[in-house]
Amino acid sequence: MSEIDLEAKQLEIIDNINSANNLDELEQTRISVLGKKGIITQEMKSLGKFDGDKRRQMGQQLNIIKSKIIEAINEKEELFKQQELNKKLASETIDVSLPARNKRIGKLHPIPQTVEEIVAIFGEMGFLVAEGPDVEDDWHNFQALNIPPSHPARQMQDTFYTKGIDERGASSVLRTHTSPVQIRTMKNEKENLEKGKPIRIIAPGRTFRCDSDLTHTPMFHQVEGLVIDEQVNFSHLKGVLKSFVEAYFEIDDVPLQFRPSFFPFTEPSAEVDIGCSRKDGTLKIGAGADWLEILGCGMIHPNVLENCGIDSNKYQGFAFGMGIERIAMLKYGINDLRTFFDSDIRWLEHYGFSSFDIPSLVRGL
Ligand code: 2NM
Repeated sequence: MSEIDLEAKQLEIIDNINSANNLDELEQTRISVLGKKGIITQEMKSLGKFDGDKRRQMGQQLNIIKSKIIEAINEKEELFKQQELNKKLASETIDVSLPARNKRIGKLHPIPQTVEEIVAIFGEMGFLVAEGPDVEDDWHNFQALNIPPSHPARQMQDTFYTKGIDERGASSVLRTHTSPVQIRTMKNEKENLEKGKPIRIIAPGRTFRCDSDLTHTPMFHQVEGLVIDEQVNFSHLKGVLKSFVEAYFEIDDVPLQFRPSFFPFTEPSAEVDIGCSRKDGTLKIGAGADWLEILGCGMIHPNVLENCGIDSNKYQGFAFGMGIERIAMLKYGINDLRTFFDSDIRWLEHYGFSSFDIPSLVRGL
């Protein structure tokens, strides 16, 4: 080929390269130009037929053409690769607005689910949630609650004592109920109470007793409630508890029975039963001839109010307490208390709740 022909050939090849539609076509062009039998390779081989200056000049021109062709191929190849990548990226975009996959996230344990339900119900009635430490001192857990040193609830077999000693020289304990949270709240809210702001709180949380059998676990959960104001009486307590039980069990009109009882921290005290039927061994809550105990309550003992610096001649209050495991078992048909703490993933799969369903009275519990 002459120099003129080579010039034309180069333009034609570059044109071919640029009009390739994909990597395959580009590779075909590359082989036909630079492969063993390719045009440029052949031309290189035939340089021998020229002599001297001519050979050198043709050689140089061929080398220049060759590198221009390689450059064009590389550029085109880069373009195809970029296009391919863009296509791949476009096909792999993630829509972050899609809902998450429930299954992979696991389930909410019945205890926090029940706590959330209780919080939603009392929240609607104007109660705030209060919290306190799991490790308490003797005063908050017992003395302030009018529990004398000789009281059976204090005995070694019921209370977990720690090695720590408080400022009064008494051993610290793992709280045996959430009542110390109510004591702390009364002490802290006393000034606000005197400014006319009533106390309305619930205290859900862990509690500990040295007891373990079919119906007792050393750690369990309680929720206690407390209302203090001027002119609070037992009928307010009954109304609040009736509203709670009806909302929690989702029953319109529930029969309640208040049985006289005794707690050191309330006077009068009562245990509350809910109407039920036990036909053929199946428990039905909300109606029937039988009664089922679900909580304890009473009017706060004047000694407890005075221990917290609240004038018992001016203020009254009521309190109540219930076991969370117990009311969760009743609502969700769980029949063995100890399964709550087995960490069995199949149990959780069966009895657990979607982490996305937040209980509310409007949307449902
Ligand atoms: C119960 C039953 C009756 C109660 C009393 C108090 C406090 F601190 F205000 F005195 N907190 N919780 C109480 C009263 C708890 O649980 C069965």
